[in-house]
Amino acid sequence: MVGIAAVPAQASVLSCPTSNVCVYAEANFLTGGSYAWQKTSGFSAYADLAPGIHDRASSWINANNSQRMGIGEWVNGGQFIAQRLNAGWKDNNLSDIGFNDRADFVLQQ
Ligand SMILES: [Ca+2]
Repeated sequence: MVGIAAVPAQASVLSCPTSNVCVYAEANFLTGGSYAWQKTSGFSAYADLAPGIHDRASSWINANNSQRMGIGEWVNGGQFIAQRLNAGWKDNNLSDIGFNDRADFVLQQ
């Protein structure tokens, strides 16, 4: 049997494929151990974050080639966009803008 080196869950960093938006449960693009990483096509106008990552997002990447994306949450029935990232940009810590563990969705901008 060929052994595969175990990687500590805390250290797992998943790269973001081109044309996707990726949202991570921990800062610095870490998944946080359990599966809490969501990628969604940037060409979706709107994507709800799945239960595993909903209200847990701490960092995110817009790996689209040209599409600007926003991350936000629902407030009193309206969309609050906490941050917008141009294509190819990322934010390694949503705490810096007071938006840690709050995101409900990503959408085109
Ligand atoms: Ca929220």
